[in-house]
Amino acid sequence: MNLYDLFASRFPEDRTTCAIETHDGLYYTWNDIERASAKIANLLHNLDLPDDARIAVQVEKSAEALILYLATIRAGYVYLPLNTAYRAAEMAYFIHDAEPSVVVCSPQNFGWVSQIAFMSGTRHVFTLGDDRTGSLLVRAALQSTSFHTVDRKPDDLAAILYTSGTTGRSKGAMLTHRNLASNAMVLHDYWRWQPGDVLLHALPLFHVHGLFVASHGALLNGSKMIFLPKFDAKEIVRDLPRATVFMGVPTHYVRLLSEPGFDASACANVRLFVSGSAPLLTDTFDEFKERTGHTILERYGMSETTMLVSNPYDGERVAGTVGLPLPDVSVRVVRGDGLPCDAGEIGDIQVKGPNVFKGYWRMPEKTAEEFTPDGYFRTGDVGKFDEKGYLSIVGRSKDLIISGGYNVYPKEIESFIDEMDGVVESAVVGVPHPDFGEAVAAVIVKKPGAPLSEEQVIAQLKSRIANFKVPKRVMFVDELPRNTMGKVQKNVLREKMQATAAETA
Ligand code: MCA
Ligand code: AMP
Repeated sequence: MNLYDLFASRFPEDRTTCAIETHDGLYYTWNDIERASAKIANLLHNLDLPDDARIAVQVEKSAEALILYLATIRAGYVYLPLNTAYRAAEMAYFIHDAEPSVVVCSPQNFGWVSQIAFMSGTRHVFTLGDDRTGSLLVRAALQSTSFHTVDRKPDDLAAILYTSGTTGRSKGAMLTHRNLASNAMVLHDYWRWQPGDVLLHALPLFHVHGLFVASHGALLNGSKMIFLPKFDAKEIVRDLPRATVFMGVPTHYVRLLSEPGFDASACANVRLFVSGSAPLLTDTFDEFKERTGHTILERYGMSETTMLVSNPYDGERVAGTVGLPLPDVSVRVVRGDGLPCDAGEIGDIQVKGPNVFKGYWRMPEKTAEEFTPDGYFRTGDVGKFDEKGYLSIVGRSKDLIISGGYNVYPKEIESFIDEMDGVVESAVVGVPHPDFGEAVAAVIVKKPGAPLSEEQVIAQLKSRIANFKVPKRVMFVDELPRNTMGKVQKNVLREKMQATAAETA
C-alpha cells in the first residue's frame, strides 16, 4: 500500500489531459506528473538512502514542488515540508532534529541551508527554484521516466510535519500512509468531489491545508488544479470563473470580500468554498453568503490528525461551528475528570481514528502524554457539541496564536525576546487583527534605562525568525501582571494591548 498508488489509480483514463495549470501558463498533464515524479523517485532511490530517509524540503510553491512530494512518497521515503519563511535558527533546529538524508532548498538559499544541512550530517543537498531551475531537476533529467512505486505498509511514515510546541520545542508529527489515505478518501466522499471539478489552489504547499487537504482532493479525483504561487485576491477573482472548488484560510475570505469585483458572478461556476486552519468569523460567513450566495463550508483539523470535523456538504452548514465528526473519526468533548460533556457543555476536544498520527518524532514521552489511556489524542482545543452534534471550538488550552492561518507559539517568541540586550522578561499574546484574525503582540519589561525601542525589537526578531511570528505591536511595561500562583495573566495583557490599540487608532 503506497499513498501514491491510491492517487494513480484515480488519475483520469486520458492521461494527456491537464493535471496542473500554472499562473504563468504552463500545463502539466497526468503523464507529466507520472513521468516527472518517476524521474525524481529514481534519483532519490539511486542515492542508496535508508528505508526511512527523511527528505526535507524548503522551496517556493511550484508544480515541481508538488511533484517532488509525490516522488518522495513513491520512493517510500518520508516527506518533511518546511515553511519558506523559516530563517537559519528555525531551519537548524528542524534539520538537526529530523536528520534528513536529503535537503532540497531554493537556489538563493543554498549557501546557508547547505551549511546547516552538511553540519548536521545530511549528505545530499539539492536546489529547486520556482522557475524549473536548480540541481534537483538537472540530476533528475538523467533518470528514467518509469519507476515501480515502492510498496509500503499502512503504518509506515509518509510525512513529518513540525508543529510548534507549548514548551518552545517544535515536535514532528509523524503521519503514515494510512493516515493520509484514509483522510483523503473520507474528504473526497464527504465533500462530493465529482467529475469536472477544478481546484483553484492558492495555499502554500508546506502545511496540511495546501499540501494534503487541497492537493489530495484534486489528485484523488483526477481533477485539474489551477496553481497560484500565493494568495492574491485579484488573481483569485480572475481565475475563479474557471474553478469549481476553492479552499482557504479565513484571511483569504476576508481579503476576497474587500476586493472590488468579487461578487456572485465571479463565483458562478464554484460549487464549494472550504475554510479552515483558523476560526471563521460569523460576520465573514454571513457577508460571504450575502455577497456571493455561497455558504462557506468550515472544517477543523490539525497537523497531528489532518481533518477530523467538517460541516456537511448537503446538510446545514452552521456559522461559528466546525461541523460534525467525519465518518470513521471519533470525536469527544470531555470534562477535567475525563467524563464526556453533555451537549452545550464546554470541555477538552479529543479524537481517535485512522487519521490520527503515529506520534511525535523521537518524543515517545511527549506522545504518551498527549494520548488518553483509551487511545484518544488530546487536541489542546476546547469546545462543545450542540444538540444536533455540531462542534464549536471556543478556545484552546494550549497557548497558541493563529495568525492568518499560521500557528505561533508565544513561548518560542518570548525566548527570542528574552535573549535581547536590555530585556528583563516578556510575554507574547494574540490580539484581534482585521486581516490576520489574530496578530502577535509582545509586552516587554526593560532593564532600567535600556534604550530598546519597538522598532529595534521588531528589526532584531525579523532577522532571526519567520516574518509571520514577528510581533506586529510591542508594548513596554514596568512589570507583568501575575496571579497569586505567579503565572503571567495573559488575558489582562490582551485587554491592555487592545485598549492601547483602540486609543491610538
Ligand atoms: C504574512 N505575514 C504575516 C502572515 N503572512 N503576518 C502574520 N500572519 C501571517 N499569516 C507578514 C508578511 O511577512 C509581511 O510582513 C506582512 O505580514 C504583510 O504581508 P502580506 O503580503 O500581506 O502577506 P501575504 O504574503 O499576502 O500572506 C498572507 C496570507 C498567508 C496569504 C494570509 O499568510 C497565507 O497564505 N496564509 C495561509 C497559511 C496556511 O496555509 N495555513 C494552513 C496551515 P512585513 O511587511 O513585515 O514584511 S495547516 C493547518 O493549520 C491545519 C492543519 C488546518 O486545519 O488546515
Ligand atoms: P496546526 O498546528 O497547524 O496543525 O494547527 C491546528 C490548530 O488549528 C487546531 O488545533 C486548531 O486550534 C486550529 N484550527 C484548525 N481549523 C480550525 C477552525 N476551523 N476553527 C478554529 N480553529 C481551527
